[in-house]
Amino acid sequence: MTKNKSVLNWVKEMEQLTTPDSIVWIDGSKEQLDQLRGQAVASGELIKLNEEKLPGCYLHRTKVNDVARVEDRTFICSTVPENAGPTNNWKAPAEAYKMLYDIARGSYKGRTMYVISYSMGPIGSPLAQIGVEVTDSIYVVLNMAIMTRVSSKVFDVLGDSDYWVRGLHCSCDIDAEKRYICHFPEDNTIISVNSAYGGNVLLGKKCFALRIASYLGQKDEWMAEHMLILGVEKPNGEIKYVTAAFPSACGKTNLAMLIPPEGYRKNGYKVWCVGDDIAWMRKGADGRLYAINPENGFFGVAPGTNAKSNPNALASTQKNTIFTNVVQNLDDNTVWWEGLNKTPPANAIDWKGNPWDGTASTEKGAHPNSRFTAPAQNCPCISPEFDSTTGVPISAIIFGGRRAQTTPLVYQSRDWNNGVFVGSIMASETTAAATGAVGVVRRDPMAMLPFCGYHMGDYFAHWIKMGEILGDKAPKIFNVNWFRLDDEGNFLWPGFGDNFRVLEWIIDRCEGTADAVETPIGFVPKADDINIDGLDIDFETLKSILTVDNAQWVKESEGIEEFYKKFGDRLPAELKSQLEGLESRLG
Ligand code: GTP
Ligand code: SPV
Ligand code: MN
Repeated sequence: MTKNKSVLNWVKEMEQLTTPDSIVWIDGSKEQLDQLRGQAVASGELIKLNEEKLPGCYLHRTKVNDVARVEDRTFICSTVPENAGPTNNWKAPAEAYKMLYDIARGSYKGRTMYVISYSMGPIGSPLAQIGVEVTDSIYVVLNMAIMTRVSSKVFDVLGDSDYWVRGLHCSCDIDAEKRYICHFPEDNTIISVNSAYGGNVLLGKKCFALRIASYLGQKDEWMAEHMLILGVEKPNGEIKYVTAAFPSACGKTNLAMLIPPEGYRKNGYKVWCVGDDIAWMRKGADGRLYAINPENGFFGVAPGTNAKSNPNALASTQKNTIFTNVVQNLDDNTVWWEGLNKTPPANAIDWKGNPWDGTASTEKGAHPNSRFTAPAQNCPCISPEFDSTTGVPISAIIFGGRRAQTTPLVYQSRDWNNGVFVGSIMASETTAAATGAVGVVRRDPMAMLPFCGYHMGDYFAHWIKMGEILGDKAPKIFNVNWFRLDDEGNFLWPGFGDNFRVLEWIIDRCEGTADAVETPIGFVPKADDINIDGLDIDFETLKSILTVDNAQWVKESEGIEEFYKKFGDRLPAELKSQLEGLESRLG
């Protein structure tokens, strides 16, 4: 497949380490993938679903101990420990390599080594990057073939360069005690052992496109962010693009594929999805910030996805999709998950592989972090710019998280540096996307806490520098919160498609056509300026979720001060003065 010496040497080295029985180079062809699907069905690794109802679709169950990212077992292995920063786990590179090689040694015995060459981003785009992952898992190969651009053409672009990201994945025994997801930013290398769950093993995704890429971007004036990218088409045909960073399982896929409320649709508004999880952004020829989605598919949360909440995501999963840890309906060999509809199958198998009766069982049938892997091209609203090699120009950057209180529905930052501050103080309730407690509020700056490949203080400084580079062409920065609760624990804002009403205000603010009220934290809409026509929400409720409560924000600023202490002298002075500014405005 390639004559590239650095690739051949590294693959040889990995072969000698893992000692597979055979090696298969993945070219991404349909014939080859069909053959692997057949093999995985024969071994039970995949279950073929109803070909009429779900053509080309498969179900996979992971081991019960291997269902989400493992943040406590994820390491940044920089030479200098401080360069991993206070928010990452660190291991010395030499020690980590030794430990990982000891685990990997001989682990492919009796198995096949698959060599996957892939591009993150359209092949040949100046914003794209190349990776090679070796794995002993067909599930990983088939997922990578959906999530990335897997092709031998990648090697034509690479030529004889040694600038590519090495990824070694070894399934081993899926032993949770020996599970490690390690990153060597200085070597462009990732090693993942003893897991077979998405974010831990699809090495192009979080490991490369965020942890390694954030490090590369800092050195070369670009940004790798945990962000969706969408375009809002207005009745006059003009399209404005925005990105949004929400923590895992906090609504990126839903917002990225949103269908505007009926009144807007009638008037000619439409949303185009460019990406649902990751954005790579760089200054373009005209001085604006341009974004590409480095991925080629969606690894989306299944529970809660339905014909009302996210019809476009559901439609995306109707063919050539791999479902992981959902319910198998035995009556018609299809899939089900909590929140798909109100009629769970009575004759089914749950995510653990046990018989399950949705009408009688009190146990969940699908794991809360069960996922679908669907080709981006399946999405009915996929942007015509999806394969653009230059990317799309970004007008606004939106931060957001799950906050039952404190954070209003939407506010605009005062300027770029204030926006960096707003991103840096993001907090959100934890979700099932990572192992550990769910529903605990934690700081998750820019939704990058688990994904920043270097010192987060330096990451903040990089954001500030990007603002200087972009100058007055920098996107405007906003913050949203769809998750405000009433005293009974009900959501106060309808969310989903109705979030378009907030997007409208954001875009109008970018164009200077919407009004706002200044508060200590930034600019909040006048309640009149959020269109609630056709919504079952009263004006007083809307007002309440737009209110900035000083007492709550004084408490919040104390929490921020505490959080900022972590970064010591690597916290940019600009952010320190932003906090002081907030405190003085709060009085
Ligand atoms: P990752 O793929 O983990 O990075 O997550 P994501 O940010 O793409 O999250 P996703 O869109 O899949 O949303 C996950 C959960 O948030 C689901 O349970 C949704 O039902 C819920 N959710 C999304 N948008 C809204 C909203 O506007 N309001 C409410 N109440 N819930 C929402
Ligand atoms: C997330 O957890 O933010 C995801 C899923 O998008 S994973 O690929 O597992 O990281
Ligand atoms: Mn994500």
